[in-house]
Amino acid sequence: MKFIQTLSAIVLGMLFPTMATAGTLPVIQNVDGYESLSLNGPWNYIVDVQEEGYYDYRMNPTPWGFFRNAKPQKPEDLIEYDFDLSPTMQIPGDWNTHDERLFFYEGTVWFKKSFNLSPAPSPLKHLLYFGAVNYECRVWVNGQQAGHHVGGFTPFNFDVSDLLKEGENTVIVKVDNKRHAEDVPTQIFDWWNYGGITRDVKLVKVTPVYLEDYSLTLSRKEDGGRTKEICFSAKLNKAEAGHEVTLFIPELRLEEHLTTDANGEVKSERIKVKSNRLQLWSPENPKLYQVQVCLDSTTIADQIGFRTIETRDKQILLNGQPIFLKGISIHNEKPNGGGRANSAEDARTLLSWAKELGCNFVRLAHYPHHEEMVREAEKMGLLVWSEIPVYWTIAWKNSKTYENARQQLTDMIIRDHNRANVIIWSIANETPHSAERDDFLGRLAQQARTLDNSRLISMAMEVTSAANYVNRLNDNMNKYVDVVSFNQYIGWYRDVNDAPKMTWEIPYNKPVIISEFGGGAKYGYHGPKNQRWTEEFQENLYRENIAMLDKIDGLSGTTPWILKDFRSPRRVLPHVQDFYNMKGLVSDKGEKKKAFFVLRQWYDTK
Ligand code: GCB
Repeated sequence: MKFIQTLSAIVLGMLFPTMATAGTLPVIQNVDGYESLSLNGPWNYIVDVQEEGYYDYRMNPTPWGFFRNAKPQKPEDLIEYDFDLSPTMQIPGDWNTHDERLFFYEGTVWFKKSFNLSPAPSPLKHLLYFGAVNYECRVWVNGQQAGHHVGGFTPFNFDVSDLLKEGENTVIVKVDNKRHAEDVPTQIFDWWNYGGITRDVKLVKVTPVYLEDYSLTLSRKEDGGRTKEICFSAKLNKAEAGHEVTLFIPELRLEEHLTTDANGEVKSERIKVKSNRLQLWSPENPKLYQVQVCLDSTTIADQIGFRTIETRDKQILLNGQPIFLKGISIHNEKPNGGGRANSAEDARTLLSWAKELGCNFVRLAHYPHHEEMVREAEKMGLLVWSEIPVYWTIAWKNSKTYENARQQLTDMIIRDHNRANVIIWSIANETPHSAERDDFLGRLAQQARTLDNSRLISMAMEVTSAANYVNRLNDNMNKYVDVVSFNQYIGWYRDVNDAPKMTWEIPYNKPVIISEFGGGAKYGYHGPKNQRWTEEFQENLYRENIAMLDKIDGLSGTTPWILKDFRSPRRVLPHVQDFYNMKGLVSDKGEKKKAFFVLRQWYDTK
């Protein structure tokens, strides 16, 4: 019986080309600038513990999979699933906080969304865009395979124009968040592995030739201060010469008409602007200009700020002036019970706590956060460190792992390279030293540099302690980074009484950021300062760390660990952690712990 079913499956599989793949395209710049249909809202879902919706009983992909969205045609038909009778989940969302039974679930869940559409007439095209899906997903449109994506925190889009039809259309997504040693991140990491379609989904309408990417930056070089130069470049999805690309910045009375070359590109056009006309973006004045980029008859609107960022010896210079980065690390997690943060409102809540702390800088750890997080931070005057999840033990020798990391880095940079507030691309966190790791990270650093030479590159390193309370930074990656950053946990993973005795050896003439320090406390739990988990313990730890770190030559900023308590499966201590990492300066509900005020006071002096 099974044999016959398999045989007929192969025949039917040939008749119905369910495995045909439409195009996976480079991610589109400023997706919100395009007309689109939101596919957010309720999606039906099926939890598929053994992936029977994808594999047959010999573990071969089956053409009878759930992507067919099949319905019985005759009374005797056997179909053992039904999306329309299955529960719904709000998308964007994560299944862990949607259903208690899925709290710890790591595996496959299928999602289905049906919607009515009159597809745009040819030659217009439709891209199916996902802000992020954690971790691996396969997508079908009306039963036809549209694409496959790996990586949980970056956007991707497929050309689905040929798969859509008049009337009802159905998108089916198989999401799998199982952890693997060769993934990025790898099997172990200290945050919740929220699974699902965690960011916006939309169907974007584009012309056959569209602006795949554009970039506006302020040139670092100024001509005696009288003028400033805006560098503009653009790239079409097709290598076609002769398309007109126009840049308008009405407030600057700027209008530039340019033409694409044979590669479909407008390359680094330098446009002079009178200095006294241009207000620079800064934390004190987060000025954004309304910008329009027009290709032929399509106009894309954006809001863009202009600033320069560079280093001089041990200083970080924003708009040519030294700046101390008063930062805090943040996970992309909703306040009040957790779940993956995915709205502008979530972003504003988290970022307003950072503002109350006196911050001008946030480290968006340990992976690209949702786009609204970066955009809201930009409006609020918060500089950003943005990171990819090359975290702890990565499979350094695996070429697919490298390719995955490279793609995540590329998509992070493409998505956010027009945000004035993003000043640092971070390529890794706490990675163990080895020749293979240096090779892997070295190539990533070069990739970041090639894609965006206008920002700083860093990574969270570790210090190696030597005898006599000397902390030494000795990392071969030094030559690739503009800013040396490292995490240290004196007072938590090491005795707090060591802090006053510590000295630092950082033998590089580069600015230093302490990318993490901190310790855990349960909000409302009080006691003596040597009692673990009390607010007083954390408060004392902050006082000692601040005194210690202030002595570091070239200290240009800190991003203590962390703004808010966050969920982590590694944090199992009952009644204290209960699956939360408690190092937040505020509780999950936003209640401020004593250490919050210690850091705020220090930042007031900076
Ligand atoms: C670290 C990691 C961070 C952890 C933190 C901790 O060094 O970078 O992801 O959550 O320590 O709490 O131990």
